[in-house]
Amino acid sequence: MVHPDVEETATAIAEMEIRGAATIADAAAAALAIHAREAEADSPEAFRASMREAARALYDTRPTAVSLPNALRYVLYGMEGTTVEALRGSVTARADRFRRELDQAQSKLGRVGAGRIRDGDVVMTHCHSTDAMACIRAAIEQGKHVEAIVKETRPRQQGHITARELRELGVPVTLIVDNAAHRYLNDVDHVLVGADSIAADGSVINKIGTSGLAVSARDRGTPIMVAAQTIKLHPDTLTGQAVEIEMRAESEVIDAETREEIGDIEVRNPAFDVTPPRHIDAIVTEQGQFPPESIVTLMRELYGESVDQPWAE
Ligand code: RUB
Repeated sequence: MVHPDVEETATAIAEMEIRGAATIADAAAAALAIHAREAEADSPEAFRASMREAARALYDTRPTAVSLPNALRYVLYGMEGTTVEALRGSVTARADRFRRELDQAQSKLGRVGAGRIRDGDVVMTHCHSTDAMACIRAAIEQGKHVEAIVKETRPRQQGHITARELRELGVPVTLIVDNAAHRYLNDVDHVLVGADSIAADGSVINKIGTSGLAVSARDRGTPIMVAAQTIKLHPDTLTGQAVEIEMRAESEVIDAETREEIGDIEVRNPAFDVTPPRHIDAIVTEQGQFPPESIVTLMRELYGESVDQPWAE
């Protein structure tokens, strides 16, 4: 049986109350720790099976952000011991370590990204990324003046979260609809986005609209920086596997009544898209910045060639 807190976290991730790749990973590790602490198991094998079940419930929520399976893997790989109590302790310690490292990686990445931002720069954002925010926060901590043009980001308007957080940092914010991005690219020094997954060829999978923004930015000559901790590297892509793009409900795009009124139409709502490496200037990680084409070396070093699913039955 899965602990109710795990169920609750899984539902919150699926319904996007908990959202954004890093936040999802953090919440999943926290849920596994609670499950480990409370799970009833009369043998080490039963405990291991119960942990796998909890991880599966979390894994099944959203398919695109690789930070989720990477987090589950990290925690389950640390499960060690010959008694239930030892196993419990190893999982909770590992989950705590994961969460600590995630936090530290984001701060480090922020300082690397801030190095690219000069005093007085204007940054255009898309969606809401805690990794991208870390770069702006660090730039401000370094005493730089930064301004932002924030894309609304249809259909769920995560741009509003970005705008609010930037205002809390004292950053002057101009909010625009997504369609106005091309018009405003002349006024910005960087496009700064996060990532849900990064493929072995350096392609960046991020909120739908990122690839169009990247094409526009290339056209205008505006550099594009992707802020992504190494937990966003998708090891399965080393063996040629594609990243699954989540399709979400039509109701996020159009209400039922309007849809009915328009007539017989199809509605498609992909949550993410793929930006090819040729449209990206730099991927900023906690290990430094990389041209997208070289990210594969780091991926191999950190994840190796074979990736299993320790939550599988
Ligand atoms: C969020 C999104 C973010 C990345 C990176 O999509 O695309 O840019 O997840 O975020 P959604 P972070 O709102 O559908 O989850 O840097 O916080 O990991």
